[in-house]
Amino acid sequence: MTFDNLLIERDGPVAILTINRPKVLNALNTQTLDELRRALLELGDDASVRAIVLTGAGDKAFVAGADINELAVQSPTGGREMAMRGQHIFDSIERMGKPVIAAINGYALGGGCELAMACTIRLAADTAKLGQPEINLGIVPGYAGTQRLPRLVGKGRALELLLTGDQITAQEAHRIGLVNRVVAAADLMKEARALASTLAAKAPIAIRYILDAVQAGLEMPFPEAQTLEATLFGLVASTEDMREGTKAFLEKRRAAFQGR
Ligand code: CO8
Repeated sequence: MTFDNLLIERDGPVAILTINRPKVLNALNTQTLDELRRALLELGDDASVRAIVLTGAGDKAFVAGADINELAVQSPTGGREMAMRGQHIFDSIERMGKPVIAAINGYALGGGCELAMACTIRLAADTAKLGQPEINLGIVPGYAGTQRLPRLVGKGRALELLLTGDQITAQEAHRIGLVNRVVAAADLMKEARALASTLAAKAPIAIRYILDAVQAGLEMPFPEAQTLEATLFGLVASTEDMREGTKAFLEKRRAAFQGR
């Protein structure tokens, strides 16, 4: 895989995916989004990749949003297509069946905050700033910010952020539940890699089913979501990893999961 605007590094079962346009604070233009789409597809298909860390190049930004140079010349129909394409790519993060950890190393604004919200878990550097400043450009979020933000932080807080366009600190983002954890900027990648390694050692099929159950279940009526959970429980009970996990517990040793 070769890309102009992405870097991919492997660390055993963990892949580190870096959006690499630091001169424009890693803004997402069409090419970068398309590269992201291809990278996610390939990392999703690669069984040796068990967890992914997504971050931005440099120490200033995770992603400062969609590329405003492209937005400025957008046509109505083109804008709709562009929003839907981006939504589809971000959805693929939630559907890939592997944990994707956002390591938010600076500004996560607009499309950048939306990208982080599509990830499984968010770690933020104590220097990070998050927000949905689209309102200040006279536009609405287009990569599902109006949907993921209220689901993460509640309607009232989401509306305040969406309507003011204000940037908030990592600490405030943590207080309202927008990020899982705040760490010293210098430790961010170490912490993100450590969490990814921990998740990479878990049973991959169980990981996939938990992600599916939470993701799909949240959009279902509760009784149907419980049925989905029970069905996935039945499926996972057929795996070698389930036998290994329970046996290892009883034998007082660490389980070695194979993803079968
Ligand atoms: N797009 C393009 N270029 C950008 C972007 C961006 N989003 N953000 C920063 N840059 C560029 C700047 O223009 C500047 O370029 P140059 O050096 O050539 O002047 C360079 O990056 C460095 O930025 P600044 O000089 O502005 O750095 P500061 O430290 O002064 O400020 C900020 C940092 C506060 C992050 C500031 O750059 C900023 O406000 N950026 C824009 C943030 C923003 O509004 N993001 C939301 C964009 S809209 C969006 O994401 C909608 C998503 C859905 C789209 C749906 C499809 C239609």
